[in-house]
Amino acid sequence: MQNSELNSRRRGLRITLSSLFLAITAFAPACGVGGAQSTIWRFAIEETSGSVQDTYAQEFKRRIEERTQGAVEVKVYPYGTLGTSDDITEQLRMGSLQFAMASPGHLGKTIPELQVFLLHFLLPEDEDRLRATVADAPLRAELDPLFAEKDLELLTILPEGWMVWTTQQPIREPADFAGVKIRTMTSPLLLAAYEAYGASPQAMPYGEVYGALQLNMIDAQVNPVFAIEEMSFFEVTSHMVFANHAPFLTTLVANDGFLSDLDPEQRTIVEDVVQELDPWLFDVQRELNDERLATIRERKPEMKIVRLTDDERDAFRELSTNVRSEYLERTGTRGSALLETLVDAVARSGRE
Ligand code: 6CS
Repeated sequence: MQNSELNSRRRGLRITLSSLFLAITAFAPACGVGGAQSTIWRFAIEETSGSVQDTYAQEFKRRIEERTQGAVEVKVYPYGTLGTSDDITEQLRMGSLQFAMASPGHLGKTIPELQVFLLHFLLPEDEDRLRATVADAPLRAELDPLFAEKDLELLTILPEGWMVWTTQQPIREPADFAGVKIRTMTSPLLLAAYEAYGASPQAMPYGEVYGALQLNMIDAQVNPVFAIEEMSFFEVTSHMVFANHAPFLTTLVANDGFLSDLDPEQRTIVEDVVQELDPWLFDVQRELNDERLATIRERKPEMKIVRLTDDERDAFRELSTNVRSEYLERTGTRGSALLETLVDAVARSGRE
């Protein structure tokens, strides 16, 4: 049997087993305060313990459990326990999970229009404007039906820091990307984004990146600073290149059947907690990214930090505009309407 076929069978078996486990235990009550039974809400994240998503999920758990006074227990499943990002999304859609983090970098395969958030040089660098853009009401209203079609409900959009290229050589102009095998998340538009710069992008799951860098199967990857530290990508690359081309965004999603069946009091608790955690998480991710950069500098003083100038960024910006056409070709009128709304949201964020 071919290796790829074997791997795909193993992966199928792993998803089936973890889904089976979740399905069997989904409605199992747990013991709450004073011995009363509590309902379990399962929340899967795409990152490991100590990450931005984990910090969010732990605080979500703390607030939900406190406000439901023992009626609900939130179980957090870190990356790796239930499979890849795609596996998690599938389990959420099936209803064996109630909540999950799903970033457009992977979820864009299921909801192609969501790849609008992967376009480079589109979202504002200014923190307040970025916050306002992702919370923009017309934008959220346009996203809701796209999620609903896939049995999902979008609860919020969370920025986790700006994407940084880690490479084996400095990248200052698109020509430096020639022949560079850079790993991207699995949404297809990301391949187009790096092909436009002349690189040789390869999509792969998060959990395979460190090994692929170590074995020289790829030369580079792209992620926010906290992830570069936490997943040890800095150990197997020599340069960190800050182009500020795009922030890493994730979406907090729920199974829509679960949310609509929720009793109104518990639904209000969920909505309140989500709303409160938006500004909280923004500060958390900034601090985590700053701290982790200091850790990388300390643990690897020889790591070269490259910050592109505005002129250098312009060369990438120019090439990235072709990728917008590719996005429009792939997503048609719905994608075009969403891009227009996002561009308007960015403009509105500058007027507030
Ligand atoms: O690169 C990835 O695939 C992942 N990066 C982050 C920072 N979070 C989750 C995502 O799957």
